[in-house]
Amino acid sequence: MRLILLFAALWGHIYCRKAFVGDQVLEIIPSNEEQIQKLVQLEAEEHLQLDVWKSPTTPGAAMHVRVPFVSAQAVRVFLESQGIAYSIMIDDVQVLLDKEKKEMELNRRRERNGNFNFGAYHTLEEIYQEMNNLVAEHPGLVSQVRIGSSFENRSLNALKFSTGGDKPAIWLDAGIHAREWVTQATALWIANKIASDYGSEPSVTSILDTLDLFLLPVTNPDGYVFSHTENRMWRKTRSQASGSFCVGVDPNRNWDAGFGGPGASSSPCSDSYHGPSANSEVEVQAIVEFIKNHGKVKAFLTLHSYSQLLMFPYGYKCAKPESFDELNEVGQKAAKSLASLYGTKYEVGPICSVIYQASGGSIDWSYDFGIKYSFALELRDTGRYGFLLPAAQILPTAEETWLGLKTIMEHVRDHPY
Ligand code: CPM
Ligand code: ZN
Repeated sequence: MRLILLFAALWGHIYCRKAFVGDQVLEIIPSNEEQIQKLVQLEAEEHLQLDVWKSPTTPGAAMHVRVPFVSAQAVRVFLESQGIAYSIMIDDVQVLLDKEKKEMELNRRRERNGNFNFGAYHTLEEIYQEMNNLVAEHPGLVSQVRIGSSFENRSLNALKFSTGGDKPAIWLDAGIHAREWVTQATALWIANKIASDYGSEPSVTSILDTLDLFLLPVTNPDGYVFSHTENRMWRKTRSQASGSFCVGVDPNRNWDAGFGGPGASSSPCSDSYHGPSANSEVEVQAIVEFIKNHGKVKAFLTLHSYSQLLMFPYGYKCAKPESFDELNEVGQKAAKSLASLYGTKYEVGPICSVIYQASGGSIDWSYDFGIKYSFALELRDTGRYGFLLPAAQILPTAEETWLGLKTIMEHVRDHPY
């Protein structure tokens, strides 16, 4: 009997090892430039396998990093020897993941005899099913456009909201980074909200009487599936680089906007690997082709998490865009309406000043392509849970985000160009 238990334990240890048991997420606050340099060096220590959730930028601003259990001691010793202040943000990542998984299973059982629960996280299959339902329930307004397929051959399905004709359009995507689960969930909630509000809510009605809307809830389906089945912390695509064992490209470093410049990595193993060339990722290519072919896209909006930021170009350089004043004004207005619901505070500004210099990002490409209203939102939270935002926060996040987005869309509607 004991022997059997021993074997079972060993088997479990070898084959079913939970990947994040005992991993901590640390909040680290460097107090000067020298400490920032030390943290950058720490980040570069590949053997520590650190997963940087938020990069260090300026003295006093937090860095968030997931530290694998086996590296905890080394990292603590390093930080203490350098006198760098830190605290524990998440004590055991696996505890949150187990909770998340349990909630999903419970919800799945509940949904069997009811409606889709927008306040829960879902698999890709469930999301695609709900998109089909939305189209079936609102055939006069919502249709589906397959804009391409992913590296692993999954459909890239966009929802088209149109009251007829070929109007100028708004583009909205979510989930370009796989692990930012609240974004795919928010996009789907918004799709449902728009479909049910058209014809009764004056603002949505007038927006869609003037503009078409294309909404891509899962921009990176391969990564999303992988984040459910193999590694909850997966961010990139799942493309195979030649000449490396590492998989995936950061699809938000892969656009043809300062490609390969500062704030992207040329190492295929990095989470911010820009890829072998601009548009190497078929997921990026599909959107670029769609936008170019459409020819009348007037706003390009993209959802990320986390940090509560509303950003506009540029990221690949730190120069002000020509439309700075207007974009800043629209951004402030949107942040204000977003905050009006639950008081959630967003910081507004160009990517380079609000977060960091980052090349190859989608909204820099769309802006330089001529789409003036290009914005990226980083949804909740500011770090308590980071990418592991509890499902209980999906609905409030989606509701407030929609208020912000609607304000941007109203501005686009009222400022044709
Ligand atoms: C932050 C996100 C990124 O690094 C910031 C960003 C947005 C950069 C738009 C450039 C353009 O891709 S995060 N990875 N979503 C937390
Ligand atoms: Zn992101």
